[in-house]
Amino acid sequence: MAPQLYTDETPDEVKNAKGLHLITMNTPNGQAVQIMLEELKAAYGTEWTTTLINIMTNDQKKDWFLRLDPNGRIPVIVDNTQSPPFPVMETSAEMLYLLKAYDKEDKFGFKDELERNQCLQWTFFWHGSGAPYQGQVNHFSRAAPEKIPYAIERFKKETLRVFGVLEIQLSGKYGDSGPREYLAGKGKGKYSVADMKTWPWVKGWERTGFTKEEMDDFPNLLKWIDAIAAREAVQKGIGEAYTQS
Ligand SMILES: N[C@@H](CCC(=O)N[C@@H](CS)C(=O)NCC(=O)O)C(=O)O
Repeated sequence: MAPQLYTDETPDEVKNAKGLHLITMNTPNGQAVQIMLEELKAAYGTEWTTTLINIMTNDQKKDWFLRLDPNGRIPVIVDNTQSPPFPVMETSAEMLYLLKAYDKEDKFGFKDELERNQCLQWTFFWHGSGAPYQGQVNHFSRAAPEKIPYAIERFKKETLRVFGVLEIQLSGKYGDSGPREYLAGKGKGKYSVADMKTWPWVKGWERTGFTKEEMDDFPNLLKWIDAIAAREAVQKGIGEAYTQS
């Protein structure tokens, strides 16, 4: 017998969802997928429903959630238009799933294979080399019961290093088209999944504990943060609709 995706414990709004359903919380990882959905809505009228959970109460470790995402972390999407419904875990995989299924004109991706690959490079870079380190700075400086200066310093240093990698790319230092506007794409680049994945983390530099002086080393990164913040869909993707009362 096929394992059941939904059980009696699954919240009604999750198991009764008919189309695309997002389970999230308004954290940087949640925001990456929230922004992508809001961009798709603005561009194509894409529709979905949302369940907000509170990771502080460990809903994401319950059996009903683990059936959708064995990793027990938000965000997760379930595509109920597939039979059986298809769950997707891991922000970047979710965004690439949405790109393929809903971005028919490649507005947030690329038709050209090399540009498409460049978009994957920067998406994976942040997924594997950015988010985990900045997340550890947040953990060791705010959540850890004991303040361990070595851990805080180690992860701060690595996060600043990866900010420097983004700065190299955005500055166009090793390219021939001058400073870039976005991480992936020819010339000055094009706003894509790579930016949506990275921005929700990097924009929180102050909250992570970096100073203005430290960020002065990354002028192109700061410009990029502001340019993306100015997008209406981005503000919606981090806004009220995702804030728990
Ligand atoms: N690699 C995962 C990371 C997801 C993740 O760490 N989510 C955090 C919130 S930003 C979470 O659910 N934390 C709760 C927990 O660890 O139990 C992804 O990209 O989706």
